[in-house]
Amino acid sequence: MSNTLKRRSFLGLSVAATAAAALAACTPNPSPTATATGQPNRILPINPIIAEYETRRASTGKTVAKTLTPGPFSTTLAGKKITTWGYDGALVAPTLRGTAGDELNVTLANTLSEATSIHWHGLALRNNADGVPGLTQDAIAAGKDYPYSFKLPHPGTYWYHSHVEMQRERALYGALIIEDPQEPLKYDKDWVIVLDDWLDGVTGTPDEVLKEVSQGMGSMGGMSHGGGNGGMVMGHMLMGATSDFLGGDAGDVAYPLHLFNGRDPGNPETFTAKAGERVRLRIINAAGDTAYRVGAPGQKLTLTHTDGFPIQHVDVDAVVLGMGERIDAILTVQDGYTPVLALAEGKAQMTYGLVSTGTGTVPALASLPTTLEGKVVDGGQLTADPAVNLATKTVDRTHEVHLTGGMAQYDWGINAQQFDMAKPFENALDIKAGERVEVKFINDTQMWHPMHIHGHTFQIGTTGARKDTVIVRPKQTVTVYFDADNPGQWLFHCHNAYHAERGMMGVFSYLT
Ligand SMILES: [Cu+2]
Repeated sequence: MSNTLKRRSFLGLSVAATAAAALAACTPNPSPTATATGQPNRILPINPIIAEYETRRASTGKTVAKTLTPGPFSTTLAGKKITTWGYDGALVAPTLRGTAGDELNVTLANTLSEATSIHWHGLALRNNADGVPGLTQDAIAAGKDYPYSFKLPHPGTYWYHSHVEMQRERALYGALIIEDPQEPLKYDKDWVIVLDDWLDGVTGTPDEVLKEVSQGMGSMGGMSHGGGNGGMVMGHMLMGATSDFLGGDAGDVAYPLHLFNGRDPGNPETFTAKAGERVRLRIINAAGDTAYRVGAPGQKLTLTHTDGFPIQHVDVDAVVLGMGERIDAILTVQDGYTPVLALAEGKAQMTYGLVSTGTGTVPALASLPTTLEGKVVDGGQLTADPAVNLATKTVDRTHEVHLTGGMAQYDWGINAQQFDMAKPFENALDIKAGERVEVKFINDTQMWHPMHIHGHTFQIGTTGARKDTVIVRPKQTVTVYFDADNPGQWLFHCHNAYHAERGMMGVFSYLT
């Protein structure tokens, strides 16, 4: 209960509302159906339409079954023993793999001391499996099991993570790879790279950081923004970290470490391959507050997919991923050791892995390049494979989504409202099944935001990539389109964990 109270008080509720929240927290998990009392015109997760749509999804008749056990565990990072929370007792959760059309049956066995959930990031899945407590399901209480069961709708690189408060900022995330039964891409090996900014157990906990940043910079006054690219650190706050690529302020939080498949740069992952082999890298940015610039110095990456969907292939020197984004790229292996760098954009830090053909000498960390320049793009700048373009259709409904708030009060919001999960429909954006929806993400803030929509893959403009998470730079507008073809109640939010928790969230709400 204390966590609930703490979080809700961060949202700046009135005393009366906080008292009401305290009462609610003392009763068993408020059900999404109870939350929705007085919402008769909304297609709720329990609506039979949700099950009917599931029967329309393609099926292989096969089932992938797995139990995931979130819980506390201890491990060592950069020589320091830490205790954190993860799935199945490891920093790297199991990679789930299935084929499009398979049924995924995951039993979540909650051994945490608090409630949790799993969100299947990027999937256009049935609404009642989306894993958003208070909106699509009850939170799964400590000690309880919960069955997730749904069809895997599209091939591609996805991931899963807790959708409760700051839990994702521990190690409660993993990769979800959906194979294409008719995979057109030719490659010899398939490797998953999960990137994360890490502080839990090293410099504090994510909850402590949230509490600190939530006090805002308003009271500090006269803060200088010097200190070079890495910025200036005060407590857990990072000030003055800048990235031209991201349009200014790169991030809010100072991290001691960045992880590449759960490993710190002192203990890098080493992949093995033969020279000349084509490797499909599936890169996932699971971080809370860090974009990564990824590349192999002196080599090109051929980008093939973003957020699971194919793009027109393009050769680049590096690719930037915001939090929540995925990129698939082909790397042709060269003889010797090849470092794959993930530079923390604007933060003057990095992590990396190595590709080895079994020859040559291991490069020392200090000898690695610290920049990746040349042709550098992000997923929002790519062009869709025409096969996945949305059909030509007139827009039925437009929603303007102003990204609002700032560092002074740390009052990140949507259309100047800080989202309150206790009242999810308060500022809901209504849509109806069958509509072509236009969403204008208008960034009124001084900072970039990776904006994520649940349950749909939108298209950027009319020829841009199909994506579920897109970087929106300061003072810029990114216009995206999606077909309202998956009824239910769907969260959308900034995938900066701290911005989201402070209220940069909203709901796309299907009406009956
Ligand atoms: Cu944000």
